[in-house]
Amino acid sequence: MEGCHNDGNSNQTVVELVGDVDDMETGDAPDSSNHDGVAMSNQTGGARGSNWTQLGRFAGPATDAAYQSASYDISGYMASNTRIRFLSSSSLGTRDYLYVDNVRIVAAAVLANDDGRGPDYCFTEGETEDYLYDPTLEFGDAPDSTNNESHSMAAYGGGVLGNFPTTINPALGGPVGMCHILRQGTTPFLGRSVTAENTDADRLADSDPLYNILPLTDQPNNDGGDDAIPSRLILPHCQAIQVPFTATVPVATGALYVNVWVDWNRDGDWGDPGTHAPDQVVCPGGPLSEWAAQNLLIPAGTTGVYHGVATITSYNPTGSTQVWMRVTLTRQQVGAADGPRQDGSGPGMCVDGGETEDHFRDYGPTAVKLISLAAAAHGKAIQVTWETASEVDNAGFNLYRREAGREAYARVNGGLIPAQAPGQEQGAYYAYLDPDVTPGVAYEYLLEDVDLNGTPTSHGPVVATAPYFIFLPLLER
Ligand SMILES: [Ca+2]
Ligand SMILES: [Ca+2]
Ligand SMILES: [Ca+2]
Ligand SMILES: [Ca+2]
Repeated sequence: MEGCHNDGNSNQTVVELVGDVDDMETGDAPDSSNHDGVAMSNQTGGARGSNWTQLGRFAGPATDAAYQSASYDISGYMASNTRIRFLSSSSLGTRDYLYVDNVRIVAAAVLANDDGRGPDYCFTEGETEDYLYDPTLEFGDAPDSTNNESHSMAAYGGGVLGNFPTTINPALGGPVGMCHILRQGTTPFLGRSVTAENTDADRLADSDPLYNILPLTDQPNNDGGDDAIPSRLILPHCQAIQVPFTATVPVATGALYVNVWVDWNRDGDWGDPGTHAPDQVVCPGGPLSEWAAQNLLIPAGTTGVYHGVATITSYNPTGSTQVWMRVTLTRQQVGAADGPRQDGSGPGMCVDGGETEDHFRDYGPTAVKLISLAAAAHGKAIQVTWETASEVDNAGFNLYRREAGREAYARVNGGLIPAQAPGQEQGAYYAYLDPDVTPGVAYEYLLEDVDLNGTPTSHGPVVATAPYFIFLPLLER
């Protein structure tokens, strides 16, 4: 939108509306720096006639700090030639300024497409005349090969592409991602933090500040606000697990819903029904859905930090240590008010409030089965030894040391101590000599295995005391 500087006559800025529009909102605007009126009106009628309807008037206080916001239901004015104009009062002074910012036209109705996904649009209008950088949208950050760069992204190793619904550009032909509108101080979100994006998951700078996905360098998972679920979960095969989650509700609001998707068959999407090979996701109890937890309720009126638990049946026939998960918080139930989108995709528009978190972590069993870990004096040094029974997905080890009873551990080795049996169901024996010890001092050692995802797992500690050496004088006769 334009910023209007009044020259003594009334100014206007017009927004063209094309398509199906149900609701119009302005964010932190308009603000008039004087007590003059600003009219927002819309025009319908043939040939863009003079048939304007005033939706509201604003009278801003004489301070630039007091922005105003307003929301209007304009569904009654839907027409192919509907326009919205912002009209300043002719009584604005010659030194008064008017800024209109963060205007959103939101379509509330979802029309079915062939695939049942609904129309694919989600847009913001305006935002240029505010001098603050102010992104207010929220997206997922799972790899999406239908991105604005037309660049394939990997979901896992072995050439499995990511086809998760993350970006929202309908022209790309892929599934449309979740998109949330954030409102400072009132938006409920997952975990303890949420970060804002701008325009799309792979477009324009975020507040993080990395784009959520960087297709050209194949870097997904850049959203800094993904903090709703534990950093590590064990995912067994065909067993129920409990996934604790948190959400923050700054001010009391209506019912909220948490949904969880897991790419059980590790094929780069969350849409598998679990009935057809090769997309089979079947346990003895029957087929599973990748829509793993459905519409968990956070009751209306909840405020503060909410703690919930999602009980889901885990599927992991190969003992994979990699999986992509999506967790969403929305005001609407998935599959009801928003239409069918059971694969984690968005309803085709940006929804008010909530958050989408995409998590890629090592959820498998620890990469290393450790048989023994010991530390003992060895000459002038201390030798730490350990033996493994298997090292599936193990990259290597780090060794940490501290003087017994002291606070902080420090790493002993330089580079990672490489795995001797990487990716194999067999073990190896290791010995690490630590010569940099003070005689008589007891040291505690922690061993850390690091898997191929970079996930560390600690073992120990074990303790050894550096030996004293007694030098006997050699007498010459
Ligand atoms: Ca996000
Ligand atoms: Ca979060
Ligand atoms: Ca974010
Ligand atoms: Ca899948």
